[in-house]
Amino acid sequence: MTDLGVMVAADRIAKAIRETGADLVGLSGLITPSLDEMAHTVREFAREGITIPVLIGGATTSPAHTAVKIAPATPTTVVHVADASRAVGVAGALLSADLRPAFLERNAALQAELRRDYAGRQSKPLLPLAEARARRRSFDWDTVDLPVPSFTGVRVEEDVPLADLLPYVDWSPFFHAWQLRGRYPKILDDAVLGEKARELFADAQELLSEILQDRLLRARAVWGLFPANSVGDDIELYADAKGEHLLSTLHTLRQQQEKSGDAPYEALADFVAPRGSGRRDHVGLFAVTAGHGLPELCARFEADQDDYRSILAKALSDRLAEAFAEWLHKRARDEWGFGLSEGLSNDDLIREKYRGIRPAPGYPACPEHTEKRTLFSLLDAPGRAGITLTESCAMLPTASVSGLLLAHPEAHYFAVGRLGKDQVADYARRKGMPLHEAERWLGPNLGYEADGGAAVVTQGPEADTAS
Ligand code: B12
Repeated sequence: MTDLGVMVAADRIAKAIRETGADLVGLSGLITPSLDEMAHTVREFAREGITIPVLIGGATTSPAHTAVKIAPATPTTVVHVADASRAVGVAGALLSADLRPAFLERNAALQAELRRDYAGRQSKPLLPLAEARARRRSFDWDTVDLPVPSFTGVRVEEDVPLADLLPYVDWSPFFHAWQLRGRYPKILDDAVLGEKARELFADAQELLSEILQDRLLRARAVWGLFPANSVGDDIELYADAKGEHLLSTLHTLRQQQEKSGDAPYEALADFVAPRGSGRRDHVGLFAVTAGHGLPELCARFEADQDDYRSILAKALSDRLAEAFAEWLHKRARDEWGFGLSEGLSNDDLIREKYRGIRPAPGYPACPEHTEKRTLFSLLDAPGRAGITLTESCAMLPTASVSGLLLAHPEAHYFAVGRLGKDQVADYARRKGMPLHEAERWLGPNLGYEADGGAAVVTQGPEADTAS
């Protein structure tokens, strides 16, 4: 097997296929921009006459997206594999003269059905943007508690001791990364998974102690709290309490999928006091990483052919990054004041039983990844925390999280879902982005077929938060 690494261009993959005489090729995608790249990659394969089967996997992919957007881009077989442990079986079937015909037939039939389902979903009604806006969640802004934080502006957290982050670690997703489904700590006593989970956890703790002791990973963050108001579906951030100097504008998206009864059509901007209310609100931004030092650590393990510990190290730095975001959110709530009296247990913190939310660009409430560019330039995340953004808005180091902090007592997560062309055009105008570009970034949310065919699909309603 040849591993070409991450963010590899289509022509390099094609070259490697020819050079190695590969029988199969696999593509993996974590965040939305990779979906587009996958369709482009298989189109390139077709153009270059590459006919080997393509396996698709990764957190952001789905059987539906594969059927609707990737498979039609090439005459060759494309198979979505939900779980890497199934890859061996799938590869076996594809390479076996006996099993292959029936496998291909089942795959084609499944994809045809998924394309029909998709067409059905796309035809479900969307509310016109103006009507969705009129039916937003409304608050009596004269009485909503809008606490004033103890500071405004940008703060840097340099080299936070990793031990401080440990109480905030949510271990359950760590086990999920090994396909051990269950909640920590119960999973350790599970009749079926317990033994494997205990073994994995012990190895993780051993490596974690080494990381802590020798400071092998470093946690750095930059964050800020800013005077703010909503203006329509946008959030304006100001340099001053009077709101005279505009620093930046964040753009949010509103639900348009028809709902029953009088359920509101949500947008994150609704949780920030409107400029017209005459009251100043505050919004936070953050970028955290626990990934500095990881490439060196992984290189050390890989030099020893120790892939297991390399994967373990990556999973630990992901957990620490998420814990860092939780730690920082607690700091922000304390600076806002209302955090000081919340008295929550670690478990309550992990279950997010506090006031306010921490939506991150790419999550279902704010699915458009380029908002990270606004965040990064306002915070100077590259200069102050060593976190950079790739062209496709992935963050480096990979174990990084960035997002918004909203303090409204009723703020909650939701999924924006499918969007009408009226909103996408309005959003593109507000962002100063060409429509086709907005359609590309919003691919999984398009409720219509874009001219360039940008609409892509995910598996249905996504989870509210990361894990
Ligand atoms: C862990 C995690 C993180 C970690 C680590 C990410 C990393 N190192 O790459 C941290 C906390 C750092 C993180 C950050 C972010 N995340 Co995140 N994260 C997740 C989470 C919870 C699990 C992903 C994961 O690693 N799973 C474990 C692995 C093993 O599973 P997997 O990738 O699905 O792969 C399995 C199969 O798909 C298959 N497979 C995978 N590839 C392939 C390839 C082939 C060929 C085959 C056959 C099979 C196969 O096998 C694997 C094992 O079975 C998912 C939600 C979820 N439950 O999936 C969100 C998720 C991927 N994150 C998401 C987002 C948006 C982000 C951020 C952009 C948020 C932000 N603004 O900060 C950042 C981006 C980070 C970056 N560097 O750019 C979104 C992506 C949505 C989207 N459409 O874009 C998700 C889906 C959450 C959500 N519900 O919205 N994240």
